[in-house]
Amino acid sequence: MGGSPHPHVAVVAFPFSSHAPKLLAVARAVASAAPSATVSFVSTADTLPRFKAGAAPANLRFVELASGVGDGDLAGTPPWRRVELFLEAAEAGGLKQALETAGAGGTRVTCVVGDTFMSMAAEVGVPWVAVWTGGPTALLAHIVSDTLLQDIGEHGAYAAVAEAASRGDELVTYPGLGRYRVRDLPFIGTRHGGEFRRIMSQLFRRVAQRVPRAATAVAINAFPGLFPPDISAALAKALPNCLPIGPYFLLPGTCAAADDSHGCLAWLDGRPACSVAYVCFGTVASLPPDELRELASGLEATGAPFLWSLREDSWSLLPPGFMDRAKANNSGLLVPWAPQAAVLRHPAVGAFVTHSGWGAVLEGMSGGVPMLCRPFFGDQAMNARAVEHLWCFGKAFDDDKPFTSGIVAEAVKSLLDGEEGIQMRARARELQAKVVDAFGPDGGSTDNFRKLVELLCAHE
Ligand code: U2F
Repeated sequence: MGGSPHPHVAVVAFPFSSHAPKLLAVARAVASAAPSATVSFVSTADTLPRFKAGAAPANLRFVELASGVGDGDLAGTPPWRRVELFLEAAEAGGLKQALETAGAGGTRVTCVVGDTFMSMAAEVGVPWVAVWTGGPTALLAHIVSDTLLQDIGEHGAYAAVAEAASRGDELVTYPGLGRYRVRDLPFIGTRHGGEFRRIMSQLFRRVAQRVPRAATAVAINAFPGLFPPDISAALAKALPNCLPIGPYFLLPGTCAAADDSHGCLAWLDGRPACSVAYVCFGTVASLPPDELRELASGLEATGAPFLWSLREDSWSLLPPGFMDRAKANNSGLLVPWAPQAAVLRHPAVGAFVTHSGWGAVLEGMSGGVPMLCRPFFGDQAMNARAVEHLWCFGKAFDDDKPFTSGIVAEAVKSLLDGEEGIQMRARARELQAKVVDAFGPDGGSTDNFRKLVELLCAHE
């Protein structure tokens, strides 16, 4: 990579689940804030077309990164293997190669802003700003995972973990983790076993080794003041130059028009305020078929209108006649995709049933909507715990207590109509106001984002 007259920031995506759109939001915001810099968004060929759609800042370019899967094999390769092949290729020089491609023609890459999952960016020879898209306290847990697992006894005493988990033990001796239980940790339990578990453990091991040692800064999807002081202090201590710049989807310059091809917003228009339950479990998690049917029956039993974003491959699992009945009395809308952030800002939405992915938590909070969290894997249990116990704007179910129709109906009704719902909505709205403040002219995220752009532009 030759000499460069001006900053060239490569924003490197992890091209699975919803990680890449979150990185694209950061790339667009950096490109808008630093018009004299070149910003290259680096992702795999199969993902780039959808990111190129719509107007983009003139200085934002798109660069291909090898998928690691041989030509034509993509569709036939199981998801876990695609992740594995992709990471192997990126570790083995694929990322370096993409950065060279980005720099061909004289503008060498001066800095990498990369998804933290792409921690091989630490080895490419230019400063690396890691972008963490998940719940920030899960990153803290990954960084101390070796000590944690030894202490709670995974090695040779797995029963101790299960016991601690079932007692609900809190992690009081770990800075920043004291309000979470052993069972909330991202690497505890069997809920995502098999090949994915193996691949993700390797990935997080590398993250834990590289981030503290090699990252120039770590951008987190949070705003200053979101976490209590002990957690903020622990994040600041564990992460080099920790910059809360989020929620990423609200960064200036990010706003692409929401895809509302299924008419969700029009369907919500005209419904009474806070009357609708919105249901979505993100881009990866799926309820087991039994629980899916229980959830559907529970929603029906509340009698409240619902909007449900559910991947189409699960529609056939719904109870017989479920959608016909909802259509007949116009009480429910089932879609394969909803413009979630806009849906959650719609005044008609009064409750959010979610997997508590970190994007969902921030969007629920930014919309001022109380949440029912049903975590599945990764950071989701920690996120759910924080929603219920740190911020008190929702309820969390433990992932080993399956949904039943009765539980769902009672919980949704209490959020939409009950005293508890009123209190949680008030808390959600306080948080919503904090999010707005964070992006004001003197707001914490505005300030940190300015620092980030200065840092990126300082490297030539
Ligand atoms: C993984 O999370 P997910 O991709 O499942 O979930 P979120 O972090 O909640 O992000 C999902 C995004 O997809 C959008 C939604 C979120 O921004 O607005 N979306 C939508 O607009 N419409 C839909 O119908 C469905 C989704 C992981 F599973 C989590 O545990 C992590 O916290 C997360 C970190 O990036 O990645």
